[in-house]
Amino acid sequence: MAIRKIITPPNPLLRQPSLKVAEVDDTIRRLIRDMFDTMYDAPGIGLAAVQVGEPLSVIVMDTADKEKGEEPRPLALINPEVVWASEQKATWQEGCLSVPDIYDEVERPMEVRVRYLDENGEEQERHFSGLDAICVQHEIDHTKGILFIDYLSRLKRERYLKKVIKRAHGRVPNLSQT
Ligand code: GNR
Ligand code: NI
Repeated sequence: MAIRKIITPPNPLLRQPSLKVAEVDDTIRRLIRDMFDTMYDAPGIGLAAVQVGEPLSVIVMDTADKEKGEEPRPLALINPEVVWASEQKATWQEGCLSVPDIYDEVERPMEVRVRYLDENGEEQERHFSGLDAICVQHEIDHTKGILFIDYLSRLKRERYLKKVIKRAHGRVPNLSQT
């Protein structure tokens, strides 16, 4: 078990686009294991590598609801890309381990098709719907330096950032770089 620290604003890494993984090797598979450990410990339903300080295009997720007795369904995606998104939108109350204790509604495409590499470096495509679609889009956003609060008004975003930074650091810096 290796639980890693999850970064929060104003860490500039959260705004940095992640690098594509050139080769899926044991280092990447180790990172994925640490990400699952960190995600299940938090607990969360998804995690992007950048959130543990590694700006690489790697995400993990598991939307199974243990309280409902569902079996775990861990999924790791390397270099994920949305190749199709439905016209139809869905609104979900989102949260983020990097923006702790803040929840708000975000509208996104209801279903998406995603191309990615699996842990063996094999190219895969998968269709996502429901919470899986919301989660995979939220994680792919992290690989582009995007946070869910970016979809809210500037007023809300700045209020939320101030809250998060104040709780973690006891003071609020200039928000222009968060
Ligand atoms: O644990 C998480 N829950 C969640 C709820 C609604 C929409 C997205 C998410 S992802 C989040 C974990 C996280 O921050 N992943 O980047
Ligand atoms: Ni997040």
